[in-house]
Amino acid sequence: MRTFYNDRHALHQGKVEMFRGELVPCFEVPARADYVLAELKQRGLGPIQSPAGVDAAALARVHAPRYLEFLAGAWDEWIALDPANAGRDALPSYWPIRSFRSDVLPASFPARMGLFSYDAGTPLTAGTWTAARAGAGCALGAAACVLQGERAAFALTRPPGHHAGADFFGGYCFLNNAAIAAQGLRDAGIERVAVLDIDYHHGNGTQAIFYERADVQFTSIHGDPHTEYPYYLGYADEEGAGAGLGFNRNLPLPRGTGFARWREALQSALRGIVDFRPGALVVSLGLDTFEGDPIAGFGLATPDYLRIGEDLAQAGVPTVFVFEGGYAVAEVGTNAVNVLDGFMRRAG
Ligand code: OKP
Ligand code: ZN
Repeated sequence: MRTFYNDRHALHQGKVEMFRGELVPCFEVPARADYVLAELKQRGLGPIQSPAGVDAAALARVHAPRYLEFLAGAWDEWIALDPANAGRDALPSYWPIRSFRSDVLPASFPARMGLFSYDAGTPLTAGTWTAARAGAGCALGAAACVLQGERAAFALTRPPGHHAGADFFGGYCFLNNAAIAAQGLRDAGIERVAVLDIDYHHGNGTQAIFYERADVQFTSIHGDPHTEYPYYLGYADEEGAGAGLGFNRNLPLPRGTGFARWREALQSALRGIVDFRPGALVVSLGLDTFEGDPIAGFGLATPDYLRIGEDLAQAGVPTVFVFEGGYAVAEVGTNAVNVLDGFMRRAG
């Protein structure tokens, strides 16, 4: 399997995130991708390349123009507030919750930070825009690879993407790489694209982007939002709206769920995906379902990831894997590559 590796990922390097009234060191660190890259090389999974750039028009197929403009200029605006900000991450402090206006674009940069975000755990840094764009380029590269007839391809990038909506960042995500890949596949002529999100956290951004569409089916297996981030979306009764009714499927599972029950949810998800008869599948590949993950609550073990890869291959659909979460840094490489390896062994 070919990998599209974001060689700019380390330009996005948050220092701190807000957690329980304190600024704590970021969980989403560059070493995560380094471990996956090292494991790919060690196990000889396939060629590794880094795309030269990204087509700005492809980003605008998923994200709002005013959001992309904001991201492009955000770091310079942050520095303009105070030159000392060069040594600090930008974090939002104000949000336009119900009763406030979101149509007005305030002149204030901190006000726009809040307009375009939904949590205080997602630092924007000097290299965030560069890293995120290169990552979207990897997702599009992997999609193009599958369009050319490859059985599967892998976009190895950070920051992750599945929490980012059309016009907001959050959950460590800025550009929705999986959605950009899915839309890229649609624009290349694939009539129906399925997205399967197996990160521990519900892919609220991806769901929202495709919620009213019948051409991109979204399925997610994740920690029950009653107790797990992102809390405000990801419930089982969210089935899509308008033309998209019936094309969104959430399979929330309680904190503490182990592999046997998780795998039953995967089998159920895959039956729904096969019934949709997609021309391509995009997998939001989070590894924070791992028993040792410091911020999540499922109990999957390292060998289970081989089984996941095998199960995914049995759907028989050309597949784009996009790297999302997974914060047990030393194990994330083995777990990620186990999925890809299991997939290729079963796909033959
Ligand atoms: C991103 B992805 C930890 C709190 C959790 C946000 C989690 C974002 C997960 N102190 N904050 O889905 O892996
Ligand atoms: Zn996650």
